[in-house]
Amino acid sequence: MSRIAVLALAFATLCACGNAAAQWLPPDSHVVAEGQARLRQPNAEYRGRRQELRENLDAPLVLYGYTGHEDNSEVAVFFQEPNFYYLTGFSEAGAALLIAPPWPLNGSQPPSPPEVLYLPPRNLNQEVWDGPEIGPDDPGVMQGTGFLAVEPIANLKGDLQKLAKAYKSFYTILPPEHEEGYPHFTESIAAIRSAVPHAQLKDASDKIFAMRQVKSEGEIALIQKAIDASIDAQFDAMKTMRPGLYEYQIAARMKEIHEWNGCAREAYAPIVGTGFNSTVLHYGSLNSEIKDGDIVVMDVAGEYGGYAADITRTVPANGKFTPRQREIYDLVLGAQNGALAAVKPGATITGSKDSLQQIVINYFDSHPDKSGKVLTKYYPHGVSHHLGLDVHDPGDRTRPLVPGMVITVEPGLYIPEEHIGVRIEDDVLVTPGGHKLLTARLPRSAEEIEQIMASSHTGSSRPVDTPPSGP
Ligand SMILES: [Mn+2]
Repeated sequence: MSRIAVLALAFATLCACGNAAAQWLPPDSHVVAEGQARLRQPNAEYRGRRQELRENLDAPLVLYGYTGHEDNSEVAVFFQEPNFYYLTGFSEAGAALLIAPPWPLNGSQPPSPPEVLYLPPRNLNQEVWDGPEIGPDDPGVMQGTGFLAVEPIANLKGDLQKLAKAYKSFYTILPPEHEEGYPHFTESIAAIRSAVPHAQLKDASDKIFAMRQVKSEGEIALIQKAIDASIDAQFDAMKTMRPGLYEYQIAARMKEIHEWNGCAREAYAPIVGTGFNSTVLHYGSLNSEIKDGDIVVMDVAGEYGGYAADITRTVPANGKFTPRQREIYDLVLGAQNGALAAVKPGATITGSKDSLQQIVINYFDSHPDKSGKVLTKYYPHGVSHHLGLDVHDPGDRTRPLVPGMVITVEPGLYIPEEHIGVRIEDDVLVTPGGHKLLTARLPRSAEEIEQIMASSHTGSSRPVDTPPSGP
């Protein structure tokens, strides 16, 4: 049953029985309360981001948060649009943000406050289901949200029309021609056009994405929390791994460790691929049995306070790499070491002859396997991406690195005909003097991985744990 149908049924029931019945209705298990899955920074941090963006605007910016109708699946929990969250720290549905540029046109008075948060009115009937929410008329709403002006969402249209008298254009985030998934930004444009049909719409995504690429100390602390939980899970997976388990069983333990350590959700769909599946880059079914002699790619990480980790380790199912698996593993490790050593301010991820991507390609080109075969063609993806509110944080990957950026370094080789895929993925903070390996606690070398696995079991002969006996 959809959430809307559940609510409609509930209200019908309430109307039939009178309000006194409300407390007797069991909360419907399919309706998930809106969660606070992200941990807010101090209000001043969001205000600082808005001020920085505002300094770069020559026209007003309007941005819509998610409405809560983007995902009607039964497991959906409301999760704010990341750019809107980045600028507001506001986690509830149906809000909008207006930022006016810093100077009035023609010396006139600015037609609006510098920034306004627009909120939908409170709906006390819905709050029975979803819990208390913040409304535009709540006492203390400005202190709570950190905005100097909070208005009912119904006022946004009129405010845009007033601004349109002073400005010919408006900024928002323009979607690509074919927007993937729920067309949030396409719908945002339609809403803006319905208010100010003659305004020119300009794309603010480059400005916002560039800011998002450089993390604050608070953001880095949350990323480190996500990484620490994910490292614990990777250690557990190495110790649990054995032939006879299924891929989803490894993922299940890792997810539990993430959540037990405070991660509200996974940073992305877990990838645990054994044998041939190790060569499928975004393998997601996780329904294969792990066989003796397989190699297993585990690209699994949690999200803490809204910030993603992204970690991959590749392990032998029985605790000992075959000579060929080890050969491929060491090539990938060598490439990763080369790329890691180059992470410093000024370096680029891609797009130049000494980029991290080119370092990896050059390494594979110049390090053939023992038979003399160059394996570069088995490296089909990029070496790095930015990491933050999104696991693939948006923005220009040719931009030179600056301190405060957090990127992955994740070369791999995937040889389907040999059922050998290897990826090693770590998360790195760019510092003024170079970089800090945020995933340093998790060993990367084949020897260390085999030692960790040997410390807990003896390969394929290890019996399945006996379940505790019940009462
Ligand atoms: Mn990654």
